[in-house]
Amino acid sequence: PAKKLKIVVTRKLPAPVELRMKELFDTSLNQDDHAFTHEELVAAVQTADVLVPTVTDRIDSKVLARAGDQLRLIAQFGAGVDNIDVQSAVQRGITVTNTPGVLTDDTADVAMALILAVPRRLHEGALVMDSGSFDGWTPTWMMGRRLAGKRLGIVGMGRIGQAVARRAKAFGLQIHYHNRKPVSPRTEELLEATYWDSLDQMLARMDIVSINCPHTPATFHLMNARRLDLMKPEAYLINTARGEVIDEAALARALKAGKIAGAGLDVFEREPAVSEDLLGLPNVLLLPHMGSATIEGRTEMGEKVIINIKTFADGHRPPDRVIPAIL
Ligand code: 8YV
Repeated sequence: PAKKLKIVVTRKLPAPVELRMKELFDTSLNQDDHAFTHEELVAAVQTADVLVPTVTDRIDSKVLARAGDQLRLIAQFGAGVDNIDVQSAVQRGITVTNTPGVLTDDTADVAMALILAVPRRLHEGALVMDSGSFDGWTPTWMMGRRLAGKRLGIVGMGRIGQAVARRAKAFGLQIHYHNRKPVSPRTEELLEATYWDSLDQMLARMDIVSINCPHTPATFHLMNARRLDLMKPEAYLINTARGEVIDEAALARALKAGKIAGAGLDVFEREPAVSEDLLGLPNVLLLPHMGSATIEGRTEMGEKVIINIKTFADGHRPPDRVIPAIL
């Protein structure tokens, strides 16, 4: 029988995924689920045929420069690949794949949950109950803002952005979006979505802004102090994409100065660190990068990784190959 591919998996994955990987490949698993250090990543790229990293592994040009000739594929467990220097990898003849599609609904659910929770102050209400300080209802207590009839501006209208739009539409929000290019007329019509070529102009008119674009050199700090300033003081900012798309320090300042009404964030610029200035603000709901954290989603992500590796090993182009030019 042909020699099995040697794969190194950098984090603990759902048990059925690890089991299948062990059946198919010569698999090295991360027993205690610690985040790989730079040295461990270097050791991995020197021995593995296939590396299976996650968002917590920085596969930069320094790591890739140490890769052995045997490394042919980096099969990311995740949709975003901003932790990988894809350009350098491809220049070295290493194929990169990701796992799009299977986490679309889960991530859009968390975005929608934040869109529902923050303007209606659900996290503040939960805190009142948890601390036992609910001492009676009054007509003007815990008033939030209504969603129906308001404008949602989606930044990045890919799979996840469109899934957020479908959900938001059902709650009566009017859908607006900014993207490098408009979606198809059919999709625009289905979502009754309005395209804004100018992000700045859109931001000034939205009641809620949801970030759903990847983190690339072009989107780093897309939401900077100047753009946060364009938003209405009554507007909310939601981010389930990547922390780096927002200047986190500028966001904390904008929130404290009342330049925007609140924020719901699942991702941060320097995870797992969170700007201290964001902590303890009543109008801010923070989550620890849970967008795709469902048993189904994480299992399907693992299955996708396996399909990408198997297809590649069989000498075909893997279904989820990442092409650097379109990043
Ligand atoms: C994961 C994600 O938490 O897929 C992504 O881009 O951010 C999440 O689904 C993580 O990235 C897995 O590597």
